Amino acid sequence: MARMSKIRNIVILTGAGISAESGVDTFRSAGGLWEQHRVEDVATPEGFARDPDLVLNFYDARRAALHNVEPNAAHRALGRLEREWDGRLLLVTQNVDDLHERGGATKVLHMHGELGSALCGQCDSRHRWGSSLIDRPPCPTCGMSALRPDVVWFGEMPYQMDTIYAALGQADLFVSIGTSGAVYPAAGFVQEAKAAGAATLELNLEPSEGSHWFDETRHGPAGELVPEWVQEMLAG
Ligand code: BV8
Repeated sequence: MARMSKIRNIVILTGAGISAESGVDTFRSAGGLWEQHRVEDVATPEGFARDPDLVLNFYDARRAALHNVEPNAAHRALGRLEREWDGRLLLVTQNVDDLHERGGATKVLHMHGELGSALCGQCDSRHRWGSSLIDRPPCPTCGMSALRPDVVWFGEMPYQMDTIYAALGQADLFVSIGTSGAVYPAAGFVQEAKAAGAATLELNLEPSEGSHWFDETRHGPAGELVPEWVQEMLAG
């Protein structure tokens, strides 16, 4: 790993693996979300057009389940890093859960959206949303019953890609935590960071599809690896 002293700008990417120890289903694991539902049916605009009830129920259930889970040591450690790191830090997550924020992080970029937000398909307004959408509640702005989960489905453009690419271009260190590296453009960030001269570190339960791109990989549960790594960074 590049000498700590030289590291100022950090970009962190997290995936479902960081929330696994909190009891949030991952996608590709045995019994994971993609075993329970066909991606095409629940996470594409075409699936939503074909069977909106199936999709709204899928996300209503995941939104309601957030009340039964708590942030874990990995989420809390990243909250601490945000508070105590005196360089630049961008925390990008593919997760639609709110455990990073409940773990103390205040500046989280949800590139694939959030369960806690509803998007109006009519007027494009966004609204913090804690309840269900299956009963087609009216949009608080335009009144139309056109609200959908504010998540990025396959084939849709992820959020704030310019902000992410700009930070990757300035990064001294890129760290990937709890992601299989199977979904793009997120899976390509390690190459973007390397091209900008950043050091790269993977913290994951097992080797991901992109492990070979990383300078260093540490394999184990995020709840152990992340607090250890944060302590190293802050100990300098
Ligand atoms: C787009 C929101 C145009 C909804 C999600 C290039 C090549 C090939 C295909 C493509 C390509 N470019 C685009 C595509 C198409 C597609 C894609 O990537 N398809 C794949 C399947 C091949 N991408 C898109 O459609 C994207 N849009 O490309 O728009 C564009 C192009 C360029 C630039 C801009 C725009 C949109 C994709 C977003 C879809 N929405 N989520 C919802 O959540 O329901 S994706 C969803 O699945 C997640 O957000 C996440 O991204 C992905 C799941 O991956 P992970 O989070 O990594 O979870 P997974 O279960 O797979 O792995 C968990 C890992 O954790 C494992 O490695 C495991 O070992 C580890 N783990 C488990 N427990 C622990 C642990 N690690 C540590 N500790 C533990 N305890």
